[in-house]
Amino acid sequence: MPKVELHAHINGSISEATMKKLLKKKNREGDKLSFQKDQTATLEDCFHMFKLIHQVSDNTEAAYTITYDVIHEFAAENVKYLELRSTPREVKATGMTKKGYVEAVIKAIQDCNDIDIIVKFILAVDRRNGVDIAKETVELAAKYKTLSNGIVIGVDLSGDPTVGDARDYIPVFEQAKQAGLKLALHLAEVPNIEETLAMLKLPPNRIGHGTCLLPEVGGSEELTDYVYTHKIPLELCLTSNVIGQTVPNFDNHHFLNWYQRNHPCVICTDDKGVFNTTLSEEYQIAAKTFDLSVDNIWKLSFESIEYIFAAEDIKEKLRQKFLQFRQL
Ligand code: 6MZ
Repeated sequence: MPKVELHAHINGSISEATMKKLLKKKNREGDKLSFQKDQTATLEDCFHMFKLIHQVSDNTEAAYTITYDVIHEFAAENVKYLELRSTPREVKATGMTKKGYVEAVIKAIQDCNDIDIIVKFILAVDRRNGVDIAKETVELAAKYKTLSNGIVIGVDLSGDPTVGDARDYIPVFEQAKQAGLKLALHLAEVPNIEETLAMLKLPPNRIGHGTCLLPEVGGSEELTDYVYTHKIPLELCLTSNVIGQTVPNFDNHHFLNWYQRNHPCVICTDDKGVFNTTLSEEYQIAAKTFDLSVDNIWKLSFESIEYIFAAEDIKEKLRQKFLQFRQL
């Protein structure tokens, strides 16, 4: 089935094959930098894993290879439109600058224009890094939005949700909006009613996870009503949430509540490398867990096109492509 993927962190999406190549270059062939499918961890473990991954993806050559490979892997499972996100990083020891990092990712995206997938890039603001760095990231995103001819399309807020206060970043995201960038914000990944409510007022164009919006899981009626009435799409990552234990198991995933309200829900992978999954598997898990029919799954995938950040002409092309497949 053709699909769109809207929530994929580049360094969390590294496949085993690519990781092998990177580890070989670092003479660390024995290392394992992903979780098993049936493993559970804590969010802290997940963020520790990203730290280890960043040690092997510490140069622009690696950034290029990872991005190029990740795009080919998504294309191979029939993803037709992909929004990748990543935190611009500088590493003095290897000479990688944030600008160099962003350019390596853009170059890899451009070099994939011979395969059947449209790729956009969202620059990530890591909430652990403070407002000055966030401002720098938004300025980079605004600059490269023009320079990349529209490949850079938005900014995200991510990073360990237990660190810092997202409200500090509101002026920076206002600035991003004024620059014509879309906002995809990780919100309520852990319970935090006040912070989430303030961020919702921006408002974000999409919400990452939204795990703790509902009153029964640490959110509130007000948060739920706001998201529901403003129809803010949710990017939902089943395996990631269960391995990271922000959701106890698939049966209790918040997907069902939002899906039953007919709210915009987009199935995503989050970190297909770290959590050892694929977008196809995520759809299968949703189908099996929530007893969804082939038609239900098709509709979920087709309607996700509405929530992409690219313009209407791209949406229309995708709709035509998806419908052609449906008629086969
Ligand atoms: C919040 C996450 C995340 O940016 O180096 N990231 N942030 N919640 C999550 N749920 C599990 N998964 C990944 O990719 C790795 C970075 O993405 C963010 C974290 O900031 C992590 O360091 P990039 O490509």
